[in-house]
Parts: sequence; C-alpha cells; structure tokens
Amino acid sequence: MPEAIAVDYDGLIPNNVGLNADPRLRRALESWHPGCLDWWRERGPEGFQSSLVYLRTAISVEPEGWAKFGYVRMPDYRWGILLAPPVEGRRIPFGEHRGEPAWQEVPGEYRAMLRRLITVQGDTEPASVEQQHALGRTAPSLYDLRNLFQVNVEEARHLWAMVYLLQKYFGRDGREEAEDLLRRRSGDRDSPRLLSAFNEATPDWLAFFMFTFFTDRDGKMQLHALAQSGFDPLSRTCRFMLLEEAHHMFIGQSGVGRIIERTCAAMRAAGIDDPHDIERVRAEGVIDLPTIQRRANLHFSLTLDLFGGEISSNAASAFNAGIKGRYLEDQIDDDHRLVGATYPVLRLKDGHVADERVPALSALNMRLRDDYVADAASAVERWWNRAIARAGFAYKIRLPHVAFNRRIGEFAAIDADPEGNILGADEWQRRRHEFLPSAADDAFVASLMRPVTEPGAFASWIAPPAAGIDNKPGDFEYVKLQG
Ligand code: BYC
Repeated sequence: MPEAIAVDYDGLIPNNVGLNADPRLRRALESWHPGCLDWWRERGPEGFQSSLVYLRTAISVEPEGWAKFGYVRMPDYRWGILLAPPVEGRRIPFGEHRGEPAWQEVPGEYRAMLRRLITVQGDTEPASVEQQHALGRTAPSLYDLRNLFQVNVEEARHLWAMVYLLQKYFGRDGREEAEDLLRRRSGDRDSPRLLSAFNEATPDWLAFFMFTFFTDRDGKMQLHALAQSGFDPLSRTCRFMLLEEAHHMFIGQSGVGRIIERTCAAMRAAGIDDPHDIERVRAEGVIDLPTIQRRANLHFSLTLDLFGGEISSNAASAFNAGIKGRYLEDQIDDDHRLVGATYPVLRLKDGHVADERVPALSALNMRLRDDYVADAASAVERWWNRAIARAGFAYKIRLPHVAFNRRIGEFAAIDADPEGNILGADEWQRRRHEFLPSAADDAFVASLMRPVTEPGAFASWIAPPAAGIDNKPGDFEYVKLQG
C-alpha cells in the first residue's frame, strides 16, 4: 500500500497525508485543534459530551471496510484528515486545461477562486452542527440520538478536511480562513454563516430529517462537482467525504419515511381515510401528511437557493479553470469544455416563467440544480411515496416548482405557488400557509418533541427503523447517557 494511503493513528491528528513529514503544517493544525474543541463544546451537541456514543470512525480510505464501530465520547472522536487514494496519472477532466496532469499544488492564477470555494464548503460543515445543537434533548429514540451525533462528528470531520486544504495550500490566508470558520456562527446577526440556508433554525426532528434529506443532498451534488476538480487534493478530499455523506442522506430519507409510516399506521388504526383530516390525525399523536408536505416545500426551496444564481459567471469561471466540474462529469459525453454549447434555463420573461437557451457555461449552477431536483424527486418516490401507497392512501408528497419561495436567483423577485403560478403579494400573504408551515404547524410538531431514552423504545410519531446500525438488535443501547 503506498505510504500516502495508510492511515496514521499514532499522532494527535489521524491522517493519511504524511503529516509527520510536514512539521510546519502539523504545528498549524495542532494549534487550530484546541479552538476547534472549544467550538465543539460551545456549539456542538448540547449536553451528552460525556455520554458514550456508538459511533463509526474512519480507519481507512478503502471503500470496503473504511469504518469501525465502537463507543466513544464525542470530544474524544478521532477527527482525521483522510483523502481518497490517488488515481495514478489523473488528468484535469474539463475546462481549458482539460487533459493536462491534475495539479498537486494550487495554480497561482486560480488561488483566490479555489480558496473561496473551499472556504464556502468548509463554512457549511460547522454551520450544520450549530443548527442541530439542541436536538439531542428531544431525540425520539437512542437510535436517532446516535444518528444525530454521527452526523455531527462527521460534519466536524469535514470541517477538518477543508481546514487541512486551507492550511496546507494557502499559507497565512488559509490559516486566517481556518480561524474564521470557527468564528462565524449560524444565525448570528453580526457574523453569520456564509450561505443562506445555513443560518436557518433546525428546531425539531422533522426539520433535522428534512435537512439531512434535502440539504445534505446539496452537499452530495456540490461534493461531486468538486470531486471532479483539477486540483487533485480537493478532488481526493471530496471523494472520501462522499462516502460519509451517503449515510447522512439515508438518515433523512429513512427518518421522514419512518414518520410517514407511523402516521399512515395510526390513520389506519383509527379508521381515518382522509389525510387532510388534520385534527383527527394529530389527535393520534402523529404528524399529518399535509404538514410533512409543507415542511418539504420549505426545506426544498431553502436548499435550491444553495445552488446560487441560474446564470453565473462565477460558475463559468470555475469550470473553465478546471476547478469545479459538473455532476458525474466523467460520465458525460461531450467536449467537457462546452464550446458553443447551450443549456435550457427557466427564467422570468414578461412576468412568466419560461425556458430560455443560454450558453451552457453560464448555466452550470442551473444544470447542477436540475441534477439535484431529479435526484431528490426519485428519493421522494422511493422512500416516502411508496410508504404512503403501501399503506393504501391516495396521497403523494410532491416537490414544489423551482420558482416557489426563492430568495436567490431568477425567482427571488416573485411570489409563486408550488405549481409555479405567479401570485400577487396579497394572494401570497393570504395563502402562504397553504404552502409553508404555519406557527400552529410548528407548535404542533414541537409539542411532540419529548425525549425517549429507553433502549428499543420510540416516540409515538415515528416508526422503528427496518434494521439497526451495524446490525445491532432493536434494543441496543446506542447511547449510554451517563457515560
Ligand atoms: N447564500 O454567481 P452566483 C454541504 C453568493 S452543502 C448566500 O449566483 P456561485 C452540507 C455567492 O457566494 C454544499 N450567498 O453563485 C450540507 C456570490 O457571492 P460573491 C456546500 C449566496 O458563486 C449539509 C454571489 O451570491 N458547498 O456541504 O456560482 C450539511 C453570486 O453568486 C448564495 C458548496 O456550496 C446563498 N445561497 O455559486 C453540511 C460548494 N448563493 O462570491 C454540509 C462551494 C450565492 O460574489 N460553493 N451566493 O461574493 C460554491 O460552489 C458556490 O459558492 C455556490 C454559489 C454554489 C454556493
């Protein structure tokens, strides 16, 4: 096995990047470490810092057997720096440098652009931990509590991954960015996180599952696009992060799926045929499907904003430079330079939403967003609508139109309903809570959020999972609360 692949677990910072041979970098990372632990104690999971949690830790970067499971106190989690194995002879797969050997160092002319992208990516990771800070207090089971903490420690590891890139490749600027990643706070008025959705609250477990379904899926798409990068260390970092990301989306898919399953079972048992009979459904202590739909509308639309503007010169420059590619770039059959190519973009024209063909280079955010929407739509069918159909109800969760409830890009200026019809301001205000959760919806969900800490027990509003983590039995104590 080449030296760069074996994971060194002996030092303070587990790594497969030969940290011991780079004392300057090691010192920089070691001096960043205490600040990171302070941040974790302050804005990481509230309480539970001394509980023993059954977590997986990455011990190799091979797709087979990269993780080991065991009880860990979260502050002792071995946050490491792990890059996917190098691909011998890798070449830049797209843009004007296509075909040249992939860069092992930052090309001077693209330094600012790369630093910006890595910083934005890095900023989202601690932000999500901050957003989920208080959820442990109301977990519906020890299984779910453990999953929350698994997501949290892995997002913190992703922060480490970006900090490694900043400190190794960007000198003093990179060190300053790394400090700033610990300084900004989700939702803070003076020093917010960089991207909009990462300043929103995640107040309850339905929000957590929606976030891991929709927003972690943006993470998947963006990481895929960065995994194509001609800057090889970024590509290798993102390739390994994607292995962890898959579990986060599973938690969201199955989490909402289990809520739906429980709701449908309770409706059946109570003889409720109409999913819109909200009062009767809620009286069963489960979350009605229309509330789940409104939450999906909210999280989907917030997440679409994370793709940036439909037409973007930033995205065009990053592609031309070979820094950020398309989803599955290496499986696309074209010139990978997009010379003369066009792409259809939904735009606002004369007060209507209409398709327009624009140069494909400037439409790369749109293209990634389209790939995202297709991916999310198929997961909604597979994980959610199938469960509703299996229970025999004629109801479908649908993704709203991309023009709905937007703050960034083409549709930020209009109010559209979930079908994409443009509404006047008055009508939007009047009908807003047909589409988006109301204070009463949120209060109802909040009223269900009571902790369940008995091994094997689950809150009234969520079904147990089909299988345990690491094949553990149903009553496994995933978190030993007292440590
Ligand atoms: N909020 O040219 P434009 C994840 C700014 S999630 C605030 O239209 P661009 C995770 C933009 O920065 C994945 N500002 O867009 C999930 C620019 O400002 P500057 C995170 C926004 O640059 C769950 C200006 O507007 N990774 O990993 O092509 C849990 C014009 O922008 C927003 C990435 O996003 C916004 N929503 O694309 C944990 C990948 N949108 O530069 C983790 C890295 C745009 O003019 N980031 N702006 O001052 C990128 O690729 C790009 O920065 C974006 C924006 C796709 C985000």
